[in-house]
Amino acid sequence: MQDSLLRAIEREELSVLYQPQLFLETGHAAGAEALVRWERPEEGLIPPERFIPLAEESGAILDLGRWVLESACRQAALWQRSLRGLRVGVNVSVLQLEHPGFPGVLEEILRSTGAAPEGIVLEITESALLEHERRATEALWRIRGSGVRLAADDFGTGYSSLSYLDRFPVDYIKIDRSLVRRLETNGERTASLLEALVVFAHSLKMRVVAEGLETGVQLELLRGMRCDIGQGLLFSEPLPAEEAEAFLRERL
Ligand code: G
Ligand code: G
Ligand code: MN
Ligand code: NA
Repeated sequence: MQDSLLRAIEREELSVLYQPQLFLETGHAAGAEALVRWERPEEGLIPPERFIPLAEESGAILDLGRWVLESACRQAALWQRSLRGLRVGVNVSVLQLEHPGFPGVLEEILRSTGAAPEGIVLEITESALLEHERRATEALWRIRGSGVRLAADDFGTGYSSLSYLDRFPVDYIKIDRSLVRRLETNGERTASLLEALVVFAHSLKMRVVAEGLETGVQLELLRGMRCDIGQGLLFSEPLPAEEAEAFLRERL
């Protein structure tokens, strides 16, 4: 699979879907997260959970990640003209972030696509970041300095630490869907935890995004605790760009 992963880009087997995000208070469009898909002629759709780890092992993640970033920035540049103020989130592997060339690659992509840096949010998985702290931190500060926004992805899994939020220049916290689910099953305890997290995040001028939002009960609880943004099947599954655009345009 490693070999074909490297050729997937030239064979045009990769595509990017966009999952809409809405402001919880108003229901207005906030943005979308770019999610890569790999469709192989023989096997059909291979989920990113399967091929991203392989790409990280082989180093193909650098080319793959660059391709996704460029696709998402090209799309973001279009939407910045037609759908003002929307932000596009792009998942970035910590291996990309650690690569000394990454900030330069990002700046070059922003230039060539014409995407405004303020409209791009790089999503970085929190636990990965903690493992690679020293080199990644330098890159993050440089990237943040260029105006690109940063999100701590999958927050609440692994070994989340609040001090992480103090050390990294993060603009968004994305609450992992396992925590969102526990809001209903674990009740008050999880609710208190998230409520405190939102207060803490807001005091540091960060916004909180809830992932994997599936039910109206979850929505009402999160809205009540002033969580800013939601993303999940309750609103929309990940969609091809044109469909995501139509969804967001109706909610501007
Ligand atoms: O798309 P979803 O459905 O199945 O994604 C599964 C996981 O794969 C998510 O945790 C997401 O962060 C990750 N993922 C999706 N697209 C990308 C990508 O372009 N780059 C990286 N590094 N991870 C991605
Ligand atoms: O987390 P990654 O960046 O972790 O994230 C997005 C992944 O979650 C994508 O694979 C997407 O297809 C999936 N996803 C999106 N909405 C929902 C949802 O409401 N519930 C669940 N279980 N998964 C979702
Ligand atoms: Mn993500
Ligand atoms: Na996530």
